[in-house]
Amino acid sequence: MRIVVLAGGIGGARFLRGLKRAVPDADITVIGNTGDDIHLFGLKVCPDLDTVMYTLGGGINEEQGWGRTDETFHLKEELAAYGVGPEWFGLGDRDFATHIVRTQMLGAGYPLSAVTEALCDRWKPGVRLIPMTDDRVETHVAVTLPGSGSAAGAGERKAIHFQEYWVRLRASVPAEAVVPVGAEQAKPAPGVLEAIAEADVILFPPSNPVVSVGTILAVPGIREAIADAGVPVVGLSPIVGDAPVRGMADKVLAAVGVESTAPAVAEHYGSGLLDGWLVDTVDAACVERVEAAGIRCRAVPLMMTDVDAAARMAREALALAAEVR
Ligand code: GDP
Ligand code: FO1
Ligand code: CA
Repeated sequence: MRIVVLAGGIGGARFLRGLKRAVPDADITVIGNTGDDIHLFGLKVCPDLDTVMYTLGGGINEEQGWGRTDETFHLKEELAAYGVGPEWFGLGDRDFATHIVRTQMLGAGYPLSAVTEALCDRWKPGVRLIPMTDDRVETHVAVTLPGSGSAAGAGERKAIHFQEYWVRLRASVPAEAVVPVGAEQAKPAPGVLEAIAEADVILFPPSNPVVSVGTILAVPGIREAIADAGVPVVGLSPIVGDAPVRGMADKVLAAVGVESTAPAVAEHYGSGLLDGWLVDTVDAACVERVEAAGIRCRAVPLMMTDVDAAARMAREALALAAEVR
């Protein structure tokens, strides 16, 4: 079975670990979000690609959900001693090596998709991981900066990088708009449209619907290819009990005018894209509302407390796909 998964970071990676356990023989292609990518210290950092690669390859910091296990921060401390920041982004020593190799290869002329394949030669994630695009896309968030009237920048409306919104500001101010800068001009990376066209089933894991799956769908051609693939498309809700399990999905959903509920996210994707939607058992009352929108819906446990729980979710998603076929 050929499965295509559109993945962000933690939610996508943990689901994929379960999917691999549920269907060990499946041929899984992951289309990864690169809107979170950021250039720091002259290096290209791809948080969501790395989260998938490290999680599936056994190098992830499990508690944090991002970054490397057994990490140290000497380089960051040395840079800070020179007054070189940003200090708010936690790049560890082991993680730095990935960004150095990536940046070196990009500088030598390899596209990000080829670089990602080379990095995966080490980590062996057991899936084919392809960035959504080889072109530069950066998610920016429009905010009104907090602070008192006299503080520098206070009250000013500006667009900041998604990482600054999430990691530096901890999403503490409303997201007024979310813009995947460069997406309109971006082309799907080699292999993306082919994988979608050849898929038997397409899954949206419980990834962020705006800044992860939404950014991937913003690359021209990807949404259309999924809608036209003629195979079941099934998603799992990242919203449980009207709140994200973790992260800032509620803030970025508000920015696109969508309430932070499991059925609202299904309606946001719409029946033109989604055939099936899984909600958590605590949201069972919304199943009828989702089905009224033309999307087959089931309520099952959706908390990825361990790999077995994620595997059960993956089996439920594939069972729903078989039903809507
Ligand atoms: P990120 O890039 O690291 O933010 O990761 P993703 O975009 O892939 O996933 C983020 C989403 O995963 C958040 O909106 C969370 O609510 C969701 N999430 C995290 N853990 C769980 C879980 O155990 N169950 C469900 N249903 N959603 C989860
Ligand atoms: N997330 C944080 O909350 N704080 C950090 O300092 C941080 C550093 C970081 C470094 C490398 C990396 O691959 C991921 C990192 N993340 C960090 C996660 C990052 O914000 C991701 O973009 C998440 O996917 C959020 O969507
Ligand atoms: Ca992310």
